[in-house]
Amino acid sequence: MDAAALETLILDLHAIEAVKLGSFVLKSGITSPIYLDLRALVSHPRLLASIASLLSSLPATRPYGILCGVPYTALPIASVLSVDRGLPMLMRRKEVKTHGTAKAIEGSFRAGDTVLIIEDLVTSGASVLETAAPLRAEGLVVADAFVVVDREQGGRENLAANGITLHSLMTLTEVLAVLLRHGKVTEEKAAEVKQFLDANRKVTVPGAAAAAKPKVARKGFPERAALAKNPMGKKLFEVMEAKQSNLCVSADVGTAKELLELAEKVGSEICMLKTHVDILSDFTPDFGTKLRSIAEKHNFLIFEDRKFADIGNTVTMQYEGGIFRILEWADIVNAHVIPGPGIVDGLKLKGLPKGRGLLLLAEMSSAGNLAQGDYTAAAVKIAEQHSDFVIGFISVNPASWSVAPSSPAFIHATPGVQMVSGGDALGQQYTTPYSVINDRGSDVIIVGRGIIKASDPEQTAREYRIQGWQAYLSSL
Ligand code: 5BU
Repeated sequence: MDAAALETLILDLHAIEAVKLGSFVLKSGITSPIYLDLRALVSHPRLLASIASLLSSLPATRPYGILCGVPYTALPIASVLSVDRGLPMLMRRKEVKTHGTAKAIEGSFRAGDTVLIIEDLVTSGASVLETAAPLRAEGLVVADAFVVVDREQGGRENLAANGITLHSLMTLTEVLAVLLRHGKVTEEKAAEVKQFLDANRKVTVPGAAAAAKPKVARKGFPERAALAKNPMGKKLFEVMEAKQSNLCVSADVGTAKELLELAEKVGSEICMLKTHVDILSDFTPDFGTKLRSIAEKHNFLIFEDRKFADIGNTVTMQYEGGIFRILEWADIVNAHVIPGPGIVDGLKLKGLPKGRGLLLLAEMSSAGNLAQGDYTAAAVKIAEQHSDFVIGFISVNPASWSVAPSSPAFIHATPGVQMVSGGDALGQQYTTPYSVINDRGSDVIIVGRGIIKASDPEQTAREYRIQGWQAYLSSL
């Protein structure tokens, strides 16, 4: 790296107030004596060009053919680099359009292409990870990230833990040294910044975008396993811990053949496979046996998303009988609470002797649904009265509930999860894994189309598992 060019760049950044000294509350919630804001760069094309040219001289661990800037500040930097080097770009959407082609990545690529991520500033590395995830989900390879400034607060380590090598033009320490040398900062202030840096070396929020401090802190899964009254609830905690996975894949495919293939593919990444048995056109009575043998092999639980909603007597027959014989093969089922507690009594009558567990629908993910407020509170009450059979809830935002379950043994599982927030054309609403676990206090992410429609479901499941698990770790 050309030291003189770097020094000039740092002084230029200070001159346009992209580097400020004072007292600032960062996105992560920490108060910092130094603040960097590279958004102003769009007004300074010469500076933008010199940053792009310096970045372009950084070495990468792997040859790359495509660039992708982290939205938004790094987009102009990536664009200039793209034009300079004649390298194509991809753009990651922060929000996926509700209607039309809901693409998370814009631009053309082929699975296996290597993408270099461009970022202005790295603190914990969370934003880079958020951009890498949907790229990897499409089968693209992400091995390196180029960044203008490394704040030296754990980003390098967090990214390395996710297989991404960080290359920076400068560190905050270097910025400070140049400013001090040129009398742009007092010795006193420089000491304060240095002290701040030393005290904040590690912002461990991998996968996090919004907060360094989780909004919901909670006990770990092993501790909660010990509190579970229902054996299946206990087992789910144990499986999650053993596989470091709080990912449930929703296997919404049209045939049993596809479902069993999918279960084999994603089996090692998941704690639970969710089924809708009534959408399988080729269902045969041996479906359950086949699925159970895959579940045993990969150590995951089977959750039939049957959403029982009738009186106790009827649900006993729906659970046990018919052609699907759900009771025989599903470890977990779920039920609406609209009929009142009798539905739980009915399901429990059949399920408890077989060691099965039940999730109650306390909330739903679809727009305008009526499961909220008092309804959600009623679900909690029913669950508490049947904690030997009810293992937890289908929840969307349990952190917001007015009445929280009294025992941490209850598990929250949340559908409506994708790498980017948004929705589908029929009312589904998506939240990111990080937000679901960390902001909203759920435990398990349920992902359907985000995985099954991806070009590489296996790799994509892995990405979701990593994101979900890191979000869980950062919420402890
Ligand atoms: P998606 O492809 O990730 O949108 O699939 C979500 C799955 O979760 C799908 O099988 C739904 O039936 C299921 N689901 C949901 O989306 N929202 C809810 O509130 C409940 C279940 Br309950």
